[in-house]
Amino acid sequence: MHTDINALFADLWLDYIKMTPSAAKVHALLGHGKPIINDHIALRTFNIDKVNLDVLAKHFTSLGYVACGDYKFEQKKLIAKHFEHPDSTQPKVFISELLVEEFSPALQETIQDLIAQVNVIATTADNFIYSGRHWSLDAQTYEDLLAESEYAAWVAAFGYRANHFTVSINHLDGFATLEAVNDKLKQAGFVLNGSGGEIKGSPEVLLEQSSTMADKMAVEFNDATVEIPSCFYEFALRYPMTNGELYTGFVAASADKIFESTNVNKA
Ligand code: OOG
Ligand code: NI
Repeated sequence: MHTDINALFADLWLDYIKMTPSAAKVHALLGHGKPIINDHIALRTFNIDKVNLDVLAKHFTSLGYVACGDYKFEQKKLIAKHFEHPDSTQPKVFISELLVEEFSPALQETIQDLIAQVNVIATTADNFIYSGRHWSLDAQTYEDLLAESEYAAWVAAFGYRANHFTVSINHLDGFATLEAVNDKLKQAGFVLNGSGGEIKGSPEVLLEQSSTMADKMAVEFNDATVEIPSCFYEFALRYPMTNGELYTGFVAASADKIFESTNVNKA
């Protein structure tokens, strides 16, 4: 496990921008060359003991992160938790896991086969949460997973890495609203995730979010190389609670739609 939070996020970021070439363009467009503060990152996994949410979370709790919220996504058959660091300038971490036993026997068998290929020692190594795929995979198996769960197919194809980084609009100069950010992105040709509307959430729930649709990248499977959605960029604007402090949680109804930023056929 890493012993330095900044080094960990630097490594996560380097992997992320390899998967998400448009991230650099988004930075240039919104940051005007200034540093950008990340609201949070997100990671995905399966609820199999060797690699479950807790295994990923240890890489953060060992650095002082604390579990703060639980979320359930009935339709997508997922659960998630978010983690915060006592130093509120550190990004929050949103980790989800797929409830594998709720899917078909075929999907369960496929996922068990993939996870059987993971060396348990690798799961506590410094680099585990940006180490990518630990198994071999056929293009047809990817397609079969996709038919049942976009999430399962994404984790199978990409493994362990930040699925998105999130720009904190509260810390960004020059944009008063999320709408203004979205307009700027669309003018520059980015495609936003329109599922449930471009802006998910509202001032009433203390959080507004939007995201790009994931970049497409050529992924090598055993038998073929296929262009599939990789990672995306999210934008979050938080509102103050009655005590004056910014809300730090997530909103399940919004998160449900953000997951769809890696879907194959939606724009
Ligand atoms: C996580 C989706 C939820 C948020 O900010 O609500 C999320 C994912 O796509 O893995 O990131
Ligand atoms: Ni997010």
